[in-house]
Amino acid sequence: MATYDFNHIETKWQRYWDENQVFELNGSDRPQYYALEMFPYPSGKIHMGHVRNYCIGDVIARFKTMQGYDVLHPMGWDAFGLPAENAAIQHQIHPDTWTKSNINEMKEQLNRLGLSYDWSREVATCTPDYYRWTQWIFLQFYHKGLAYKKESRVNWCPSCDTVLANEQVVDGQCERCDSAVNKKNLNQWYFKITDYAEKLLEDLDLLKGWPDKVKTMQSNWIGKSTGADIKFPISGTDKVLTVFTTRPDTIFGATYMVLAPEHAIVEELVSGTSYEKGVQDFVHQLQHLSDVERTSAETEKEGRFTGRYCLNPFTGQEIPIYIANYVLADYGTGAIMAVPAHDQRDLDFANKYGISVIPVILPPETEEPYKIDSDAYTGPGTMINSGQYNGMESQEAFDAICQQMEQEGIGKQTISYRLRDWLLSRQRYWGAPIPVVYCDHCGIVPVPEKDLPVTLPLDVAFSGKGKSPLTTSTSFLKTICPTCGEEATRETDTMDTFVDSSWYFLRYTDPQNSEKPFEKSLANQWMPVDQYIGGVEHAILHLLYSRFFIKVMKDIGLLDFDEPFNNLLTQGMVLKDGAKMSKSKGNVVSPAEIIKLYGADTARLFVLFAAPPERDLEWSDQGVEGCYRFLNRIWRLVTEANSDALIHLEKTLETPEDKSLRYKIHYTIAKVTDDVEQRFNFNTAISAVMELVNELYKYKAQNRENINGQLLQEGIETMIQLLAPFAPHMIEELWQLMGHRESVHLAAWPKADKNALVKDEVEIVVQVNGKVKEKLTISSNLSKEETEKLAMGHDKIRQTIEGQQVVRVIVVPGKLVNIVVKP
Ligand code: ANZ
Ligand code: ZN
Repeated sequence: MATYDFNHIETKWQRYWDENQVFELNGSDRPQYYALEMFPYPSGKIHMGHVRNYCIGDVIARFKTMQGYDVLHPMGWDAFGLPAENAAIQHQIHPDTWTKSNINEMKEQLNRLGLSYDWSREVATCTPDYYRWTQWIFLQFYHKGLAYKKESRVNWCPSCDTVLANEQVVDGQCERCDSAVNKKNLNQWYFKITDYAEKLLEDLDLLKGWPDKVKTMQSNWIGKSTGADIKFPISGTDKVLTVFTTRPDTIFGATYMVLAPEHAIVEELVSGTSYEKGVQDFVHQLQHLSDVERTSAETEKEGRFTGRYCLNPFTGQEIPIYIANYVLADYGTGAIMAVPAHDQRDLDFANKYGISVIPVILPPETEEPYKIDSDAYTGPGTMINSGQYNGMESQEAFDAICQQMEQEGIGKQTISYRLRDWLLSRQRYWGAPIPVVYCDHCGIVPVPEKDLPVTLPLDVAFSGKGKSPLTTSTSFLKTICPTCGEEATRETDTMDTFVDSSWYFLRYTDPQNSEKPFEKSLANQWMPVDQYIGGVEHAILHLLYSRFFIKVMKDIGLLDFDEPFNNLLTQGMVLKDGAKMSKSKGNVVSPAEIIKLYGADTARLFVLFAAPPERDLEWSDQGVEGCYRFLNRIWRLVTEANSDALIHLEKTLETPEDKSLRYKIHYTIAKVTDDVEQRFNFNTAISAVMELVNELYKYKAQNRENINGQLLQEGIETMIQLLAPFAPHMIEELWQLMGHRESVHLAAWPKADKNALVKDEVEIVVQVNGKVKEKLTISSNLSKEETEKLAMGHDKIRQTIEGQQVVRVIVVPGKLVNIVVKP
């Protein structure tokens, strides 16, 4: 009997699967299933996080195939982005060369894991035949008015030399390089995702197969709030200041106003006054701070008086207008009415600058006089100090005050979203060029679809400083206006890589199409993705952007569904010594090393067995060892049984051992199927198979006359089929060893026989006054009365209760008999 030579076995079957195109779709009439893992950035090396992500997806894909589905399980590369450009600057390698060689390396590593991808559908977002369609999609958005250009103050990373979306600024720092982010005025391209804010929020309800925490994160990101826009006349002028508030019910407590320092009207208000200099200096001071730094709860609230006043339209009082760090220009109207009694930021500010604090909401169970010191009251309550509204509940006053405002033309109810438009311009080379040209006569002219792709030129300089590399290519820069034929220049910004990844899952359905990004009928047929699997770090941006793309594409008529991903699984992190594996922590375990030592099947089994997919997984060398031993144990069981012809023994008589093994086999089928299908609980599924293996060993250890060879074979075959998605190479080898010709991965998933699951005997517990006295094995179809009689008649029980009075007997059929006695 040969030992378990994983190297030989794994190479052999990987080659076989590839040569026989086992995982390619072949257009059968079976039901369809789309299993998708988030495609990686081709950094060059796969890490344990990738291994975990892709093994989870692979089990699902193989399981569904065995269940009779035609499974689409593709893989590709999110291949544009900064690291390639940095490599170009550091090592003078062209980003294209660097990226392609990384892709080759990573593909080899993925294949070494035995993942069941249909590589005939591979996409890489950096190839002209992919980004041509990214550009085409951009043009469709442009024609719909959903891609536009505007001048704005943007987050600028001085080290990456590029603009960052708000989402890419974390605690005031660049998400990628951790440098402090500043602000800069630039003319930039945006996608109008805000037009879809309500739809993106509403449709979260359709996503029954998404984790609640991801839906909550999306909902918070969209950040809908209901409130009112209210106009405050500026004293001594004919101008009004419009504020956005979520608390119109507190308007009688508004004791000052605040403008964002960048608000357009500020200059006009202070120009030529003694306040001008103070305000200008303050604006200057703030310029270097990010929005996050300005508004963080720890940042001290600071501001300057503008010398001007507004009229509170409800109280008729004049209230001072300030500028302050904590009010942002691009949220609401960039101006607020400040109510220090009921907003902590306002209260901190008012206390600092000696502004009056007037409570207008009395908390429940509180008596007047009511005073606020350093803690604002933000809850509901009874109206006070609010004229005709006194005594009303604040929620009612909210509506009543809005009504009065609308009648008098002072304001109106509004809805506001925290979501901003998607800034997609990047001043970088390695991305899809934005397909427009600038003409002195015609302005912005979109590149005609027939001229796509606008390809990346090769004659560029990568200096890492100053302008985008594309501006250094004359061949690229100079062009002819498609409208008037005069000289024109190309847009040199490229697109945010999130644009590429917002539609790649559609391209997989029709990867070679050279007429359009994808055929509508194919997209409709395969999409939405049945199961999407990836890291929770993509819970907001990538998923929100992809949802937005699908909604726009539906409105344009490119497809007929509302959401891209029906079910979402966000896998946990891979930890070592309690911390996330990362280069900086020096706690990385290399997948290649593990595969070399133990083989891919062991590596797969470990990451699937060590924790349920959503949970974090703690790396353990002993755990890996254990999985390796388990595979060896299976190897021995199957090869031995096979070689000594045990499984050919015939026997007709059915012993209790046979019955109990048959029960275990079918119980395991039911358990594994349920664990994988309903909950992706691969860990408990694998332990169920381990138990079955123990039972099979036990059964085999009996003397030969007692062994039912056919039953043993059924047990062994079932066991290996159940393990096929987890340890695909070894199982394939054993499957063939047992005489099968077709790949185990195309064989039908075993079905539990209901009859075998009916147990004839059950073990019941007999208690006296709640204490366990005896365990009895009885026939499972005994009635309550019969069970009671049997228990009461048992020797040991009779002795225990002798001389005592039986008060009550409680029988739970199939489980327990409790006899209550007193002396
Ligand atoms: C008066 C008021 C009274 C407010 C009160 C709150 C409590 P959300 O819920 O996040 O949408 N606000 C409005 N525009 C702002 C801006 N550009 N920068 C900073 N703060 C701004 O927050 C809406 C509330 O945040 C608004 O309601 C406003 O303060 C403030 F007892 O108005 B409120
Ligand atoms: Zn022109």
